[in-house]
Amino acid sequence: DTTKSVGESVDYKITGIDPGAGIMEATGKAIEEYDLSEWDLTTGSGAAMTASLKKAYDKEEPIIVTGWSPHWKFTEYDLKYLEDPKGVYGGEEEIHTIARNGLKEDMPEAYQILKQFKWTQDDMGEIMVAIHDGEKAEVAAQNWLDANEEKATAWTEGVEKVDGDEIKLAYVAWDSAIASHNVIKIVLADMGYDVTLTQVEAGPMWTAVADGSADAALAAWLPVTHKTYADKFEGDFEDVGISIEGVKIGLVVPEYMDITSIEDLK
Ligand code: PBE
Repeated sequence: DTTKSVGESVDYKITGIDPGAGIMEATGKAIEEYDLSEWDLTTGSGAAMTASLKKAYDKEEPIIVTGWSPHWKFTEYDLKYLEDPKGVYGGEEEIHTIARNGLKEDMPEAYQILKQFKWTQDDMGEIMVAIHDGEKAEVAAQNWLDANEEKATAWTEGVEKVDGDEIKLAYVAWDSAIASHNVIKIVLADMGYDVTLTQVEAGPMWTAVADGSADAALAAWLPVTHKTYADKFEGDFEDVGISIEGVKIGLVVPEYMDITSIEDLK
């Protein structure tokens, strides 16, 4: 219905994900900065967001979601980011690995692997697509490692094997984090670690690393997405390094929608 405004066509609703995600905070800011006070940001989960997206997309209905890349949704559907002239969502983001203070001294081998853990958006994307196509996360991760042995070799280069030392990783059920944590779990296990992955929300992920109840997490998005968490826990965690560069967050819509910018929501 072309007589409706974009807002009316989606009931002034932006489909969000879990409340602790950085993209939710950023979207709250976008609503303020672009003067979208009549708009609501709904909370849910990554899975609920992609379910809503599929439902709308299949019927060619309008929908606006909080989105990020890498993500399989861009492989599955024709989507676009809305331009963000005010830069609320930042520009190129990076995925950082964070560790508890003292990990370097206590588990130098694991620390070294985490430090050497670097891959590309395409690498991560391959695992995400495989999982989305129905593969179990651990199987998709193992298949990817089998096909990309040189990556794991680089991540473990110069590292001695250990004998069953326990290591705990905290992650959030974002498709991107499911992919990375399942890969590193196998790599660490192959190096002799007894690895526990614990699924938590974003706030608890940062808290767990800061209070030492988790040894590390691979899903810290910076400089913008998790800035609030990074500032809050400054000094209580170590930024081990960047695993993927050039990632992105923002508002995402199907290509068939006739808008290009967040300003068009006004
Ligand atoms: N994400 C995926 C997260 C970081 C990774 C963009 C949904 C967030 O917004 O916090």
